[in-house]
Amino acid sequence: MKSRAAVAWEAGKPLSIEEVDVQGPKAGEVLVRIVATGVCHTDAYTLSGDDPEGAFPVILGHEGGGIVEEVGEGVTSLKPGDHVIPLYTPECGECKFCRSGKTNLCQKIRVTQGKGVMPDGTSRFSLGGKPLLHYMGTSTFSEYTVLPEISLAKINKDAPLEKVCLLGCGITTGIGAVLNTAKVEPGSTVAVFGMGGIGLSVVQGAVMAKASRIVVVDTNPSKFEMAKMLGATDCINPRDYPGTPIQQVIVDLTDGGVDYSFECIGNVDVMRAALECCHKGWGESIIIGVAGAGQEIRTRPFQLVTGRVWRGSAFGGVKGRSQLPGYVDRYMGGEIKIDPMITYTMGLEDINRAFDLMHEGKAIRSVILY
Ligand code: NAD
Ligand code: AHE
Ligand code: ZN
Ligand code: ZN
Repeated sequence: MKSRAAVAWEAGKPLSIEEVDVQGPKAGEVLVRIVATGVCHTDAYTLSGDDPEGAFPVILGHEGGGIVEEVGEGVTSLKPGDHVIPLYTPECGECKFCRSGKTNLCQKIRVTQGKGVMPDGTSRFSLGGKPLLHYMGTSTFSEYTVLPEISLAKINKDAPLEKVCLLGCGITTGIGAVLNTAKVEPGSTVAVFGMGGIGLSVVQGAVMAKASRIVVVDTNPSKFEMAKMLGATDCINPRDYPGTPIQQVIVDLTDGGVDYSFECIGNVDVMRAALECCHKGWGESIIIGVAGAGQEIRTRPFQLVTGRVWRGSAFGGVKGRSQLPGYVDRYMGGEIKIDPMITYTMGLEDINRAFDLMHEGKAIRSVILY
């Protein structure tokens, strides 16, 4: 079939709207009509050429909501008409990682997913007979996309897909990092670096966890109004403290450092600051931001010897098939806020504007409506 899609032909170039060919689902696969998709910084990161796994031409997008159109042979858990959120972190339930009970990082199809192909090693997308790659197993910048059954969470049909699509990455990642990865306790102090869709969702998670103080850091002060609205107690622009490392500013502000910090930018220098603003003896820092190829983190080992802990979180530690439907229900029940995070909605033809607005710091999230 034909599908409208935004194709990334090469790194660093705008996406190009094309009518691509989409092959039907093979065994264990599902064809989904994407109704809406968010644009996450990770899409921009891969498009920039900084992603060591980035390969082109590719159909990006991983923050979608859609409706099952057709299922392949052997698919039993989904049927046409089901509402779904694509999962870049699948849940097979049977691999070593799924069975461990210690991680959400299912590895059943990770190798082929990272190469931009379906589990059988081929692509369902092509244009003029030439294959186009899948991205993160989701490719939500195509109106029709094919995914493995294990990469789809079935959700409540009453949930508006143009809102809950953001649970496909940003909002779940931020809230989950607080509740599942850090396991922030009531009364804790928290610092959050970067007030994009991820950092603001960490703020939301910290409020849910009943943190007593939520210090947020961003070099763009226009982000602070939304942060305060969501529950931030202190807003810091590092540019207001020339000559003083930002970790020192936070340590001074919080009587020796915070209990938990979260890096939501992808900047390895900020990752260091986020670790070093943690309290001696017990402070934990969670890396969420994705850093470019060749980048490495640094600190004095003494920081760890004296009790600080460095950790990381992918998709907020959430197991997509079994736990994401509960996040949708918590949105429907008013516990999780999504609507204020949607700064712009636009058609697929304007998707490059969504990237521009992100880079200009003017959008928390832009949602593309097909
Ligand atoms: P975004 O671009 O919307 O937000 C980033 C924010 O960081 C902006 O507000 C920007 O002003 C601020 N910032 C940039 N440099 C700064 C600095 N030096 N000091 C302070 N603030 C600074 O991005 P996003 O969509 O919220 O994504 C954030 C990061 O999280 C990205 O690296 C993305 O790839 C990553 N991410 C990771 C996961 C995961 O599962 N680990 C999931 C989603 C996104
Ligand atoms: N491809 C990059 C890594 C990118 C990365 O870390 N992705 C996160 C999700 S970001 C969503 O916006 C993730 O889930 N990582 C776990 C995984 O298995 O990819 C690289 O450095 O190669
Ligand atoms: Zn993302
Ligand atoms: Zn698995």
